[in-house]
Amino acid sequence: MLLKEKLSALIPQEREALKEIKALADKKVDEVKCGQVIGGMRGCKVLVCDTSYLDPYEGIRFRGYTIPEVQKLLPKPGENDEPYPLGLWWLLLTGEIPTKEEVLSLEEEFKKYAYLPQYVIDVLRAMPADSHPMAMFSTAIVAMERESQFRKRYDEGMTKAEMWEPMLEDSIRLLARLPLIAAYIYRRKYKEDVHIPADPNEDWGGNFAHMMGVENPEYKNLMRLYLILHSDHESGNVSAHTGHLVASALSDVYYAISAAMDGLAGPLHGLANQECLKWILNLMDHFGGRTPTKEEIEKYAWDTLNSGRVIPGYGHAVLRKTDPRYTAQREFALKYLPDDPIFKTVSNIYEVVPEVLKQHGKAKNPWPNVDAHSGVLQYYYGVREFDFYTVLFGVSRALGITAQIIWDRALGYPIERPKSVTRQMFKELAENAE
Ligand code: AMX
Repeated sequence: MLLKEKLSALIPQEREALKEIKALADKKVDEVKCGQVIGGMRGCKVLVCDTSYLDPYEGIRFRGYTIPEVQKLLPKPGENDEPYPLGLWWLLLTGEIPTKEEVLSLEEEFKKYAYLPQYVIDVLRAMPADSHPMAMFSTAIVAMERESQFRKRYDEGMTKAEMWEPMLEDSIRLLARLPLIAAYIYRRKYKEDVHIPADPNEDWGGNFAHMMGVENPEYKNLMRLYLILHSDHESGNVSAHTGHLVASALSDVYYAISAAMDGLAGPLHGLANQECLKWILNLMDHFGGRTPTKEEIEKYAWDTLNSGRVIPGYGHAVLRKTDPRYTAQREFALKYLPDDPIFKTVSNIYEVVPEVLKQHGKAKNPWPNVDAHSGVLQYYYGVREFDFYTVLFGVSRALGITAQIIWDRALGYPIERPKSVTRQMFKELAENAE
């Protein structure tokens, strides 16, 4: 496999590079304030992640490349298409923009495992129909743990240096199936349990759109874009951090990604995309289904805040500017659905809500994040079941987390185990500090 060859060549040199950092073990690299610990470790530099970096003002860079650069440079199925999401996975893993041939080799490798075993279908069907799609998604993933090559090799006594190899194999097998699982959940829950087989001629991203049942080339492109945009956001966000933490115990990819999905399912994280479109449609409903004026949006936003709720899709723990993932989706909308009334509402919200949040004075970042825009695009192409939206996010996020934890094993990072103290001890520490 081309990707495995590439990684085999890269890993020894990256292990050597890590030794230089290990030699600096006693150097102080950060100062942690009381408020940071109590405030959810915000801003503490305690993780190392090479796949992407999130600058508060510039937004995400995947291995140094901005979103527009990735859109321009990664190989594409057709001239006017969005890039192959698996090209992004290659980039996250290797740091290099792949050739089209390299991406197609990965597509072929994925196709070997792109089938849904009957036992996974049985597990999904055994769950009550009102189970949340994220609970179904996470359950299906962990159910496949029995197939883990990592666990098998661990039981056979593999060495630490070999661990990245089955991690890579498990990741490919899992990622290959995620669109099938997601589409199965979608069609079982919302499309009368009628399923659409994979199309062997489609790429991983386009196939997902096809199996969802949206046969529109624009939607296939949107899916590719979506899968790229949501993939990686360094390693401190809840889903990526959870994946890293679980994998640090040498739990395999199935456990790690299932747990990561459980974190993604929270309304302050990935579930915000479902909450966001709900908020927008409720806003429009409130005004008789029309596009509300900016004054009306302002009042509605204040009502939300005054009732003690957050405005979904706005704010971020790290970002301090408009999320470039929002901008990329806005550009897609301007190209394909400029006159859509919901998109117009999304645009008007963008003009109003940041000012409202600034006046409200609480949110450190009044600007929109990725979730403020993703729902309207799905809705436009007919995927209107909001509670499914986080599953779409999950398929994409699994690209980033698997890339991160393959490297965790390649570099032999240890089990994560920070220290906790009692609240009383912590208070005394803070009182006695400078
Ligand atoms: N609406 C109302 N209040 C907000 C707000 C928003 N959109 N964003 C932040 N605030 C509030 C916080 O709730 C907090 O209030 P508190 O002091 O009463 O607890 C205060 O502002 C300070 O918060 P912060 O430091 O600016 O944000 P954070 O790092 O603690 O949290 C986030 C970040 C994203 C959870 C928060 O901005 C939020 O709840 N946003 C809405 C939900 C959302 O869009 N989540 C998706 C994020 C992206 C993703 O992971 N998919």
